[in-house]
Amino acid sequence: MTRRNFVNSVLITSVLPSLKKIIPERPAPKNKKPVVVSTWNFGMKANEEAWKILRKNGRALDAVEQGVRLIEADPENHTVGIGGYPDRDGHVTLDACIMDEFGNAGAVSFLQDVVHAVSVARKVMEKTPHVLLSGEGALRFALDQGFERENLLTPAARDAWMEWQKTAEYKPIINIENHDTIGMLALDADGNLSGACTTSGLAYKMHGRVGDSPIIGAGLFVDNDVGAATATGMGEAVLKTCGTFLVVELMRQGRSPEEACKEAVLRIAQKQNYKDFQIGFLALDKNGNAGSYCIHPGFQYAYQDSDQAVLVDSESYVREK
Ligand code: SD4
Repeated sequence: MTRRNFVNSVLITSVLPSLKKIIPERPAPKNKKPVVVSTWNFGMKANEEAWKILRKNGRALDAVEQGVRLIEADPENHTVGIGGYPDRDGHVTLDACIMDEFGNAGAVSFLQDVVHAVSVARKVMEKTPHVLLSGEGALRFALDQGFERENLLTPAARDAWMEWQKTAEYKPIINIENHDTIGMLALDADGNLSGACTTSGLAYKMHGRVGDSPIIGAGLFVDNDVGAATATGMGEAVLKTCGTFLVVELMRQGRSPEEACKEAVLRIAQKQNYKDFQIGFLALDKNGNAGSYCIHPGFQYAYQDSDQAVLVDSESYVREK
């Protein structure tokens, strides 16, 4: 994180009244652990949840799962879990994945009727020989594992979908400003990294569309020897560049988290028409250094360690709105 990021950091008190301690002008701590980072401003409360585990020297894997579950359970949020905007046929379909310090991974895509997609993904990782279960099979597996079936389409999301149907213009919107997929990365007291990513995907997407978020190496990648990365934004662009795998490989070659995220953004921006979509990459290295980069101004990430909890404005490829 640069000094400028910190100067721009939004005081947590405006987001989370319970946490008062803010040191926005202090340089980013180096070699810090434990530490947790996550995408967008809802990451502040997700980090706080993850921190309950990390501060007791808990495992990063448990921290990231519990952290993002908080957002999945929030019906007010329209991009993750219950309350997510549906696809164009009115179905809320979830994508999620999780990855641990051993390189194990689990994921679900096109999952319906179960709130905690990230926990189903963890079960896929731990209880099956597979990495990714999708659709009806993922649902059946979740129910077999004891997850409850629930209607994820809230009245508010249903109303928004009905409104959208008046024009039904097929132009999946990526929110450039705020509130989107949650990707979370944590380094625990033992120095182990894990990550999780969960989303309801693009609002009013084609039925069956799956984005980058459940795809290992696209929406999330963790290599415990090097670092971890997660992505938010237009999944198709991230998929086509194996975005988070690229970020981690660049860190392996010596780039800082921010430099690695920037290079991954450049690969997209230089080859694709980025004007109408946002991409944000967030990375955490093995030493607890965090960094991010995005295409358009507006992407923020939440950072928490033992000293501070801050929301950081990401550097962007496009400088002005
Ligand atoms: C997707 N990457 O489904 C997700 C959506 C997202 O910011 O992150 N939006 O493509």
